[in-house]
Amino acid sequence: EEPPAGAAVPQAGQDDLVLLRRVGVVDPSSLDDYRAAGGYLALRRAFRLGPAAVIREVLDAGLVGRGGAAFPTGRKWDATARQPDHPHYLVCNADESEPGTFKDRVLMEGDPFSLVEAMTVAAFATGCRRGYLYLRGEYPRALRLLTNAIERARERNLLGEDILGSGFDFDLEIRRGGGAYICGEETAIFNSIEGYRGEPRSKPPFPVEKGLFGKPTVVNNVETLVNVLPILTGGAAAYAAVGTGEGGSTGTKLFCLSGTVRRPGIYELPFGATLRELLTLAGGVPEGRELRAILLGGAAGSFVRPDELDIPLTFEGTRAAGASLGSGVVLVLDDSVDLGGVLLRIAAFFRDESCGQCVPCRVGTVRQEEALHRLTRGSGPADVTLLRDVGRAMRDASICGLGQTAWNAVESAIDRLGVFATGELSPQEGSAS
Ligand code: L3W
Ligand code: SF4
Repeated sequence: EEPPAGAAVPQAGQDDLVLLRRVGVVDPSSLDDYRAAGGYLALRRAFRLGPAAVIREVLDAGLVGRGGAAFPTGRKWDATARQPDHPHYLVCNADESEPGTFKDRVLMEGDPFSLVEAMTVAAFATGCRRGYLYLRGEYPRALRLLTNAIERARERNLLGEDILGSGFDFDLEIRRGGGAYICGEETAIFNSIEGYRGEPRSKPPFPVEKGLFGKPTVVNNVETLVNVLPILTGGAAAYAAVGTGEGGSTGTKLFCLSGTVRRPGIYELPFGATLRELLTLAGGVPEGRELRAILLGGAAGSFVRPDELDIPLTFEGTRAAGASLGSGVVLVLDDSVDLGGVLLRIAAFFRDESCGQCVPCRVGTVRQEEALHRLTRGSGPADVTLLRDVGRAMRDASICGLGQTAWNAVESAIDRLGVFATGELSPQEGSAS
């Protein structure tokens, strides 16, 4: 028996939740339940406002992308809406594959109609008549519930032609990924949908100009899209009043707590809460253990130390601390965890998932893993120097985010946690070499 989605949300049922408010509360297969809990009010408001005013609301709300890159959503929508070339396409990036990330899964399994409604709003604002929901292949429960949600919405004229008498036509289909991490990269998704190998394209041109089938395309992450609903129902000002507003940190954020933490799961907090507050909510590390490190932002993110728990969870705050919020991964590691093993696992992951299209990443991820193997067996400073050289080449010369970030976690483990530091080699000396 599959556990209900609410089981992954320790805060389920709490009054102040925004994105998770229906998860674990409504029946995710029932359109009636969804409507009774405020569903489809946002789309009705969008139809009353018109496309340009919807984009204005999203811009004023300060919403930025929740997939890891924090690009302003309203700017992306506005740029697409203005493109003279037609048709325009909408793609929802639901290929959630960043290690430690499972927020989109919880949203899709616990509140699938919200994604269908949010995609309809996005399509209306940006002039798309067709949408693709690119779903991670390993999410069978989400597939079943989203397929049902799309069918129920079609039956009630919430998808299809002349939606609710608005004159707006829109339909969407689900495409399943085949298990490749790289197919979460937006242009690799286009190739995958078009029937080619899932390899990233060079940018620019950005998707807003030339995306799926070479046409203007909006690509948004699941969590990003779902944020559009409270923006429309409550208004941009009320939305932007939550969070810190710095660098796009308005509203709330979903955090994925995993590792050696007492109450793992998805937590929703306003931007600006600290890592300490989040960890406390999740019950901290198990009795008798000490916190060793937190991997923030996933395999492409960075490690932070126990004395850095006052970092505010905002895009600005984490950046100022030399870290990144990424997609909201908070992987907790206590003192029983073998850090060398964690680093090897991350390196193996990138080596495995590199699409092989460009040399710095294809070769660099292999060299990185080899050097880490030697270091965990006790080799010396020369391998740390080699890691830095390889890491710099990957960051500077890779085509896409995978190669550009494949060294982040290892670098932070060396520089912030001091792994591999010996008597002769302090991390600072290594960075100067
Ligand atoms: C129009 C411009 N659009 C940028 C768009 C661009 C994209 C978005 C962000 O990587 C990151 C990566 C991973 N006009 C534009 C423009 N855009 N300039 O804005 O673009 P970009 O290139 O900064 O990032 P990206 O290639 O989309 C995403 C990080 O996310 N990451 C990813 C984790 C994986 C998941 C998951 O499994 N759910 O999120 C984790 O940290 O490292 O830095 O749409 O087209 N001038
Ligand atoms: Fe492929 Fe890596 Fe190059 Fe990205 S950086 S295109 S994953 S080889």
